[in-house]
Amino acid sequence: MVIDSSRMEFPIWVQAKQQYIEQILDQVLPSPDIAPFKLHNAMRYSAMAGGKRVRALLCYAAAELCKTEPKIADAAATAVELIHAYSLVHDDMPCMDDDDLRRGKPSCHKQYDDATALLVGDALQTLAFETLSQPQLCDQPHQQLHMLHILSKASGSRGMAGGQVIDLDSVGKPLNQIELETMHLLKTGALIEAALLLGSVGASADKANAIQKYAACMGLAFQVVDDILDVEADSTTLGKTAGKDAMSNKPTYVTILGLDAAKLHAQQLHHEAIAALAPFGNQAQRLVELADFIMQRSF
Ligand code: GRG
Repeated sequence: MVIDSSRMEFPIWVQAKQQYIEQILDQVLPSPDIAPFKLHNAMRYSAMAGGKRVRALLCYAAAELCKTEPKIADAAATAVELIHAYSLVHDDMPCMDDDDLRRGKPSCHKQYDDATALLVGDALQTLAFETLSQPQLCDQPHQQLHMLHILSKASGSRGMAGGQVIDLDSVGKPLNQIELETMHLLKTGALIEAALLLGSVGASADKANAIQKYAACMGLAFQVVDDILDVEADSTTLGKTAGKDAMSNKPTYVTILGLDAAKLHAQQLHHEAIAALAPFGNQAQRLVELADFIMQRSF
């Protein structure tokens, strides 16, 4: 029997999709019993069992809205979560943010070693593209190429990696709000946008446009909330080191705007994101619920 997940209550839907993406990752990641054992174990250590799977949830919500084929949505959600996992592994390394804790566990280079963490990131990234480029995935080759283009651009120097380099260079510098926004649109926003665009691949131009507006607002809102949590939450709840931004002398929405104005800014972005979904009416309810989920998250 095929279950229509679009009719589920939101918390049930989130749990079902989170469990489902764990299962798919389990199938896609090479078995820990296959050589090279250390690399395969470390890839699983970093990509599985942990994480809210927000990017996969956004991808699935967009796919439900745009009636994207399930196998395409699965490949897209998996690829985006693999890219995200790779970025966290590299971000935690001593040459970048140098963090010992991730998803409540020792970060990959702490559990293994620096060389393994570097290779885990590389291998997770290539596995993402292997997943999205499977020859049998799409009937329409141009659509599959379009998807590969979306993910490549979002991950590279005009997306996440570009944002990361601005982030590393900005330590101790007094960025203004526009510079901070540019950095986060690339570092955090690009992959969130890719998740939504991949989920809605094949949608008409006006639908894709509305989803892109929602994505841009929620990508930034996600980061503003992250900056607020870094100040207000503790390490156990976050599963990563709290207060890291201040410790590293990094510009954040909280340091630039102040805590109250940062909260207000997050609410404005949330409001704009919901407004962008107006053309869909009630059909975009899942994306509305996900926007609320991102705003209310505690880790
Ligand atoms: C190494 C190329 C490269 C890029 C790294 C995304 C990123 C760039 C670094 C992550 C550092 C960080 C904490 C960014 C803030 C926003 C963010 C991406 C938080 C982590 O994402 P969540 O909360 O994590 O979705 P989970 O663990 O739930 O998947």
